[in-house]
Parts: sequence; structure tokens; C-alpha cells
Amino acid sequence: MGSKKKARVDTPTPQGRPAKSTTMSKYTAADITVLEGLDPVRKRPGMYIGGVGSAGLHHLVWEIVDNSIDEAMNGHASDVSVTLHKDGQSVTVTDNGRGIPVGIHPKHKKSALELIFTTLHAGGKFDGGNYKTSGGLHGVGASVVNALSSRLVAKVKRDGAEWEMEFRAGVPVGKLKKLGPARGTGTSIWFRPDPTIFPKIEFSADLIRERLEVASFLHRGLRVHFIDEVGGQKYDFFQEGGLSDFLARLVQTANKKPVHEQPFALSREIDESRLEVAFRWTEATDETIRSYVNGIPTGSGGTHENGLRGGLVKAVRNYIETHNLAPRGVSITAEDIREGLVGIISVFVPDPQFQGQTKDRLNNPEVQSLVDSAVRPALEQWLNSNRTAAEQIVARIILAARAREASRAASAQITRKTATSGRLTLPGKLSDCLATDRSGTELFIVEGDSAGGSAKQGRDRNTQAILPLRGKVLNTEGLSLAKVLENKEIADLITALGCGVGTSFDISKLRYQRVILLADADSDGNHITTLLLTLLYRHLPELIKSGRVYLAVPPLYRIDIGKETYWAADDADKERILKEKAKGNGKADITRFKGLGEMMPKVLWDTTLNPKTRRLLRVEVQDALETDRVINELMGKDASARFRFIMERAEQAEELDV
Ligand code: 0RA
Repeated sequence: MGSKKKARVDTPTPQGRPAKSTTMSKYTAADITVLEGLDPVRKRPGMYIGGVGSAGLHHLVWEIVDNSIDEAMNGHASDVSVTLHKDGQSVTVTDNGRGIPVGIHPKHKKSALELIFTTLHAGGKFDGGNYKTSGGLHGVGASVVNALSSRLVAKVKRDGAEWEMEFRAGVPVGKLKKLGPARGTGTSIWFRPDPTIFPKIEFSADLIRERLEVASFLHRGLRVHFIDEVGGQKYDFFQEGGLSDFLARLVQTANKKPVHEQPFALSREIDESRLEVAFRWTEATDETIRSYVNGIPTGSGGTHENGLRGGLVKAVRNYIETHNLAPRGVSITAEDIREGLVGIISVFVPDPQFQGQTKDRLNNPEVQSLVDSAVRPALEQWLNSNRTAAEQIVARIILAARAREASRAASAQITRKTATSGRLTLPGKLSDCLATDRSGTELFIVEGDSAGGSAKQGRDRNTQAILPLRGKVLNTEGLSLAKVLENKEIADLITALGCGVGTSFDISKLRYQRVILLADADSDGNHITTLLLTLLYRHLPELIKSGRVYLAVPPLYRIDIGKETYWAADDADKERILKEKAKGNGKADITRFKGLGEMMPKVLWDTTLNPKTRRLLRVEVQDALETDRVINELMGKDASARFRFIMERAEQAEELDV
């Protein structure tokens, strides 16, 4: 299963990931005599684990877990167990592998275990190149974790005995101790991150559980256990089906309807690399691909994903052409072919190069051709021997092509209208702002005519435009763009935005700097906001991704105490104000607003519109897959759940004063 690579020396990248070694020429496995202390790690932890926030903190766990997984992937261990201890601040990782060697290194006169935990860049130089890893890569993180732990205890069972060694801030406390005779073999590492390095030490059981479960999918046959002492839960992860099981799970949780029965799956070992792919077409209108390199998630994709897309599109195209399946007059694009696709790709490669701001995009060009040339013939063959599935998939693709052409016709119509030379044909009910320069301008999308009226009177007409929406906004989830544009309210909204939609979308044509959704602070208002966000997320996603979309926060209460007036956005806010301001200042007079419509224009300005005093929430998508799943799930059926969704969304949104 593992690669046949020799032991190697790896330099962690700033993200703590092994990158192509730059030290190989300086050190060889035999002559690492220069011991590097762990000081550099404690001085610049970010260089080794990316940072000292939550991600860096969890990185410690991943490093230790990866070592145990490597031991299992090389066939020496069957089980890896992780315990999050009751205090939420310490973790134990145990495996039933060979046990870290405890013999004394002839040159250093120290045990191999001590060297592994105290030497930077030490990875498997103690066994004549015996230390292979799943990707030929990991196993150097132990010293980094040790350096960043206020205390670490390593226990090893091997050679008929149990051994123990303790460290503080990376420095050994005493010698390697023989505890007594013991059966079996294995390694157990307990550590507590150093509070002088990590400002907040709070492990997330959810994060650990998810990572471990994914590991069990990526490493077929591996048994992973998670004991969450904080939440009092135990989990055992074991996936015989590997990626195919993972795919089934993804399709199900995203609530997507599969187009064909059996997923396509492929597993290959090519030279020193390993490749596993599984995908399936669904009726969803988007594409979802999860990718991993050496067990590490690559959220920004890269060459492995590109290879998958390329090979897949070529295979399908070739199938359609050789069987002459494309209807006359319909041209099929790569996007049509990939519409509704849900897929996973996992590669194990010897020298992964990561790039991008978050170092989560694979950059090795050879991986692209490797994946492409493995997927293409395998998929073509699969299509040819699974005729029913092939027919269903091709029908799905032709549907996508037709829908796209219909949408283009509809959006071109809107764009034409928008682009009319000279003055634009703006919707009649839009109260536009006067400014000719876009910077600082805002479009408020307001629920209802009466609220629209107050907003129109209360606004700064130089920079603020108001577009009132009548009645309920159309639920656009699952609708084609052509259908969406048949709706007059939405067509007007897109015309007012000026940036077009679908293939003719162009953010540089957006007529305002910000787009602000303004709805009542009640469940009806939340519903409308959710419907609008669904529209924007599905059909104008760039608007959200570029950070242009905001939620206004109108007050729910007016609180008069003596001569002062305060505004509260919600009940918690109200309680806080009463507690802080009412003391000794007489009786508080509380008014609950029924809706924006009954608010005086001046009040609306003071509380909600005035950039100097208002609050705005910027809408952000933190996890595209999760957002996709939530929208799909909620906008389809359960209406009451939408309220919850939007409230959670608002809480996650970053609060801004703009
Ligand atoms: C170096 C050499 C050998 C095993 C290991 C390291 C090893 C490391 C870790 C880290 C977590 N669990 C581990 N299990 C094993 C091979 C020693 C031999 O030849 O027996």
C-alpha cells in the first residue's frame, strides 16, 4: 500500500506540511550528526504549524495522528486511537504498531525515541531506511509537537517491555525509563500544548472526529477510534468501501438525487504514487469535488483535481461522439458535462508541492497527467460496459446543455436591457441614488412597499438606493436560471444591480459598492432574507464571494430611559441595555417594533441606514460544501428550519461597521 520510497528528510513548509526537501543534499540518512535544537520551533511556531490559532493547535494532533496512520499504512498497525481528555486541553494518540525504537543510537548515545522527539528533521534515520510512510512523507512532526507542548509523555511497548519518556517544552525530563515487562507492541503519545505559545487551548471534538472519519475513508481498512471525554462519546471508524462509501455519504448528506445507480470508482498504483477516485452524477445544478493529497484536504484543488476534470470530460465527450448521441444544434461544454457531479479524489504522491495563500492547492504538474491518463480510459471503458448508467448520464448532460442555452437567451435579454446605451432602463420602482461614482454607494433591497417608503425618505439620497420588493420572493432553489428570470421581481433586481447574470455576469458592471438586504427583525423577515440569499448564492455567487453582500440590522426594540433613547437588535441586546443603563436612571420605557414599515424615516436613518451609527453583517461563505448542503436541504422542504438557518448564518457573519 505504501510507496517504496527510502527514508527521507523533509522540511516542513510554513503550514507544517512536508515539502520537497531542500536539505537532502546537506544531510544524508547516515550522517545527521548535527542536532538541531527545538528553539527555532518555539521562536517561530507559525513556520512549522501555520499559526498559533485553532488551526495550528489542531495541527499538533494531525501531526501525531499522521505518524500512527503511516505506521498502519505500512502494514505494521491495524488501529489508531485518539483520546480528547476531559480538560479539552490534552490528547493521547495510540497505535498498535512496532513501537518507536528505544535502542541507543551509536553515534549520539541517545535513544532513537529521544532523537525523534528532540531533533528537527529527524525522521527514520535509525533503521536503515525502514521508515516508509503512506506517501513517503510524514513522520517528522513529532519533534515539532514536542517543542510546542508544555508536557509530552511517550510510551512505547516493544522488545517485551514498556518504556516511557517525558518532556517539558521539548526538553527531556529524566531518562528513557523501562516500566516493566509488557506484551505486544505499540506507541502512545500524550501531550498538552504549551499555553505560553497558544493563546487559547481548546480542542474541538467535532474537528477531530471529522478529520478521523475522513482518514478512515481515505485509508481503506484502517480502524480509527475517537474517545471524546469532553462530550462523553466514543466513535469507531472503519470503512471497507473506502472512497465509494465516502461518496455515498456525501451524496446523501447533500441530499442530491443520483442520476445513475452505480458510482464510478477507480483505484491505481502508478510507480511511487497512488490514486483513488470515485464520482457520480446527480440532479444537482452544481459540481462538488473533494480532494486530498497524502490524506491532507486540498480545499483549493490543484493539479490532481484538474486531471480528474480533464480526463472525465474527455472520456464523456468521446463516448458521446463515438455513439453519436448529441442532438443536432446542441453544443455540449465541459461545464455541461460536469454539472451535478459529486466526486472525491485522493492521491498519495512522493513530493507534493503546495501553493496558494492557504497552501491547500496541489501544484505538481506530473500529477495532472497521471490522473488524467488514468481516469480517461477507465471511465470510457466503464461507460461502454454500463450502458444504462451511460444513457442516464448523457441524458443529464444534454439537459444541462439545453438549460444553459435557454438561460443564456433569458439572461442576454436582461443584459441587453441593462446595457442600453446612455441611460439605463432601470426598474420603475427603484429609487436610485444620485452619485455617479460607484464608490460608497449602496443598494438596499427592502421588504415591502411601506418599508420601502420609509427607507426612501430616511436614506441619504446621494449614496443610497432603495429597491422595494413586493410580497414573497420566489424560492429559486433547484430552479434553472431561465425559470428564475421569468420572475419580474428578480429580473428587476438583476437589472438594478447592472452586473448581468449567468454567463454574462460581470462584477465590474455592478452599479453599487454594496448590496444590503434590509428586512424586518422577525421570522418573516428572516424568511425573506433567506430566499434572497438563496437567489444570490445560486445565481450571483460572485457577489457574495467578493464580499459585497450585507445584512442590515434594524432594531427590534426602542428603550427610553430618562432622556436617553437606546435601540436593541434582539432580546439579548435589550437585556444588556436594561442592565447597563437602567440602574438608578428611572423607569425604562420599551417599545417593540412591529416592522420596518411603522418606523419613522428619521428613526430608520438613525438606527439602520446611517453608516456612522448602524451595524451591518457581511455575508460570508465559510464552507462552500456545507452551505450548499444547508441551502439544498432547507430550501427544498422544511420551512421552519429556514429560520434557524438564517439565524445561524447571521451569527457566523462577521460584524462590521461600514
Ligand atoms: C521509526 C522506526 C520504526 C518505527 C517507528 C519509527 C514508529 C514511529 C511512530 C510514530 C507513531 N507511531 C509509531 N510507530 C512506529 C521501525 C522500528 C522497527 O524496525 O521495529
